[in-house]
Amino acid sequence: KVKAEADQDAFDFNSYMGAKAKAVNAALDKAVPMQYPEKIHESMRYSLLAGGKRVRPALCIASCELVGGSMETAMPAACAMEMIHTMSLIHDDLPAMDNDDFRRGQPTNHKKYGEDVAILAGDALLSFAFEHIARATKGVPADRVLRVIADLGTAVGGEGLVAGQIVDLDSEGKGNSIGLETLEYIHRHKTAALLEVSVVAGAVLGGATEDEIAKLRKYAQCIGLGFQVIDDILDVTKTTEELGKTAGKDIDQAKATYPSLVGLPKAREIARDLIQTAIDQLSSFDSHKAAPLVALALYIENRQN
Ligand code: GRG
Repeated sequence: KVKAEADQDAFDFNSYMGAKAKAVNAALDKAVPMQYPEKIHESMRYSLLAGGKRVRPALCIASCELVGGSMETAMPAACAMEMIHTMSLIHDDLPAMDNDDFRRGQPTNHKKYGEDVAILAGDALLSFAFEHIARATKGVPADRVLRVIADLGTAVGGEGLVAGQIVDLDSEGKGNSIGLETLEYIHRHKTAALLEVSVVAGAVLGGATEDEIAKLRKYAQCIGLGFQVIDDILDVTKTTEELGKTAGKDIDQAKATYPSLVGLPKAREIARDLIQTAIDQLSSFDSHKAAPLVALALYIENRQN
């Protein structure tokens, strides 16, 4: 316990994330080069290289390193997670979905290239993600690579991200009547599923045991749901602060959120418990090697925007 705390205190989260983001950005730039037909590659690169915190790739790499694998082993899968995350944002921003004009500090893909190109850029990123894992992963037994590809398919398809998005679309305008169970379903699928497969893929590629994989899976599920609960809390506290009101007073009842369903104090308690459960999953690993994943969980808990 004392060693664990010392290891955590000594860990510099910002330089760790900075270093991983830099390596991931270089790998993405190389994986998706500018080439003919320029129009589609320019549009893919526009969203893919537009910044973003690179949380999913960092999780994939950290998990691989935790179980004894290397960054190089995890890199193609790490890049694939970011390609799929990016394509989900491109499609989510389309007029037929959320209809957003800005993303990652710049005009959304369809605003810049048109809806037709944005749809195709998403499609191309989605399929290339799978191809990239299959072709670029080196030095790993084929059965592990196959397992990662299959898991990723589950995480993004009709029982994964797409499931979360359709239930979310369906619940629009229904407010609190959707209930906590449906809200949790949406978050587990829209957000937690991709975080989960990022962590599990890194572990599988790094040669983790089934017991290690199970713990890391639980860790990722908890930070994934925790991420969304905190997002809901920040939504309330931010808007009320902007309006100069006491935080938590005016909760938007048109949209179901954790604060609107259970109240702000209970929502905060749920978030804290999720992050604690996530960190508990790491207690049997070497605390020095687990420091990045612990820090990521704490970062999710303490972020202010
Ligand atoms: C996946 C085939 C397929 C289709 C897409 C549109 C859609 C189906 C799903 C929507 C998924 C979505 C928008 C989920 C929300 C994800 C989320 C938590 C985004 C914010 O992630 P951050 O904070 O963002 O990691 P950055 O920009 O830092 O990467």
